[in-house]
Amino acid sequence: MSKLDVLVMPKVHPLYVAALKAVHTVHEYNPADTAALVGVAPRIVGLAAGGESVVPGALISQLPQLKVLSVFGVGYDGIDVPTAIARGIPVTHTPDVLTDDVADLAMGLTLSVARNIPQADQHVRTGQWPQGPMRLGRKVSGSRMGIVGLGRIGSAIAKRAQAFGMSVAYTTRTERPGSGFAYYPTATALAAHVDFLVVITPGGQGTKHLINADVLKALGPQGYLINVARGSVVDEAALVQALSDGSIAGAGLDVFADEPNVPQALWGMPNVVLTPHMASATHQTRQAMADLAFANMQAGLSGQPLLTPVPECKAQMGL
Ligand code: A2R
Repeated sequence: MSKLDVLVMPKVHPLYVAALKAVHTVHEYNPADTAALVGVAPRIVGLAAGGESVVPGALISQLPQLKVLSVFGVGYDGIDVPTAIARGIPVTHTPDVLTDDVADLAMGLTLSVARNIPQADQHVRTGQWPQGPMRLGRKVSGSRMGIVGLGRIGSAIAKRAQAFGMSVAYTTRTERPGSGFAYYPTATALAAHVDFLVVITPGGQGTKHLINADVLKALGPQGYLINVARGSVVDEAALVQALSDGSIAGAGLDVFADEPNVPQALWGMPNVVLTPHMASATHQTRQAMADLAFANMQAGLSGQPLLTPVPECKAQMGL
């Protein structure tokens, strides 16, 4: 394939950008200087984005020769997929390759918040151990896990929870009778029956504030919330309130409503573990994501079958 012009959104992972730069002419999109795009826009055939990128329809419409939009990440809620489909432009993402890492971090956050692992580390490092023991934690093995979203990652979390002797229940819009797990039709009903509520749905309008004050109230003062999905899925103000007044026991959070800005109210809370949206951040998985995003880009540019188009494109474009 000859060298082509590819537009890269801000903050796209360097491994993906490096692969593109090795074979294409890469233009970095600057939302603060859209005039810079005018000259190159007619030549752009590929658009590279990250899982947190915002790609509005207006940008897609500015690129008359665009053939493919390849996202580095499984979530693509910031991409205007309907506009891309209307233009006949397929959107791809990177499912499966990050499933294990995200499920691992969900369990890591569960153990961390229940067993006070970050606080215990500080207890030792700051010389507090000789002064007395840590407060007791909450037993994880044998407890009840509820999973909001039993897809690829949710199922991988369920498998890990089972290995910890936990019972597993879930909610989805469509029941999965073959899963063998107890189904609840709403997040509120699920929350009332579990100790740990793990959120792992896609983001976007369909799930915005799915976890609201009512769900947190149902989870109750002994319950923990773990979010490895998107910040938008949880009503963050309601969560901060529930954590402050003891309506829930604690939370393990990898994602936030306005990243990288985490509400300061959470910083000092002892019953919260915070990580910087790093569920898929291992060398191995980020490389696999870069390889898949690049392969999708190359396939789209050369008219070959795409490896992993997003579900809407599969359904509506027959991919
Ligand atoms: O609702 P269903 O039957 O389509 O099941 C999907 C579920 N889900 C929901 N569950 C409850 N209420 C909703 N409004 C809702 N919308 C979707 O989320 C399905 O069980 C699950 C998504 O699974 P997958 O499509 O296999 O995605 P994967 O690879 O597990 O990743 C989930 C998300 C990504 O979109 C990123 O935002 C994040 O994890 O890293």
